[in-house]
Amino acid sequence: MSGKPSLTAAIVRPPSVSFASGLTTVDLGPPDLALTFKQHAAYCEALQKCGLRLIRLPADPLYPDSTFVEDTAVVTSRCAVLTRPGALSRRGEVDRIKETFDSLFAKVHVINEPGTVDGGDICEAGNHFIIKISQRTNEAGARQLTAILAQYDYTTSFVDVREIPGLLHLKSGVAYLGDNRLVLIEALAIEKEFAGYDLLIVPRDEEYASNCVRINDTVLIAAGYPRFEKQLHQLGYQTLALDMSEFQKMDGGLSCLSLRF
Ligand code: CIR
Repeated sequence: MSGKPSLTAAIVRPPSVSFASGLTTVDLGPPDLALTFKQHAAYCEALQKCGLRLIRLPADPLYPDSTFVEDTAVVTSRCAVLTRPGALSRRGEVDRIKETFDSLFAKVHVINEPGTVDGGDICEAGNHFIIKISQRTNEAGARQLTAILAQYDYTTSFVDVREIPGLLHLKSGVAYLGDNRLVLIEALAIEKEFAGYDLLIVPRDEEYASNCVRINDTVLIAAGYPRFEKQLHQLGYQTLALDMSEFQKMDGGLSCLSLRF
């Protein structure tokens, strides 16, 4: 398994005491805070086990969703872009991460009004980026991001699948594993933007597991999805399963909890 460039670092922000007042569309009950902290700590440990150096931001109770750092930026091996999240309650999160970005990257691009982009809607697949036009990411934002990425020889394509229920972000149903392989929920398999990839379709009753993350030689997956895990093993991937129950209650998944580069 060699298709992904090696990742060396990740930005993470622990959940805060206000975590339960974040946005959610699911009805799984309120998160248990103590368990949330524990699951986040296990997540950080897993990233380190995969060889990543962690850049730890402080918990930020002003922004209940701020542990989902992925939405505030798009970071690639060639460039860094701060986004402009589509949800008003999350927009200020970008200011709270800006200083860290300025210290890490020589040049930091931004998405400007009227554009909105949530990092969770952006799926990097080699030199190409698939962008979901969603309730959070609008066309103006997608076009701005396309222009920035083009400066670094990346291409983009847009997919508008707002009609699929329960798919908050693109990466709620898609993950790129490298080697031209995309993990996908079945409802997305008919979209032409995904033709040309080797598709690994997640079993219908395990769709939450589609939000998995390849980090170097390991694929991080949510615990409790044995059929998907078996599919990955059959393809030769090594997996590390993490309990994500409390983040799932707030519409979050594995990719949302870090910015990896
Ligand atoms: C939100 O609705 O924005 C958060 N509660 C969940 C964000 C999950 N992020 C992601 O999928 N990238």
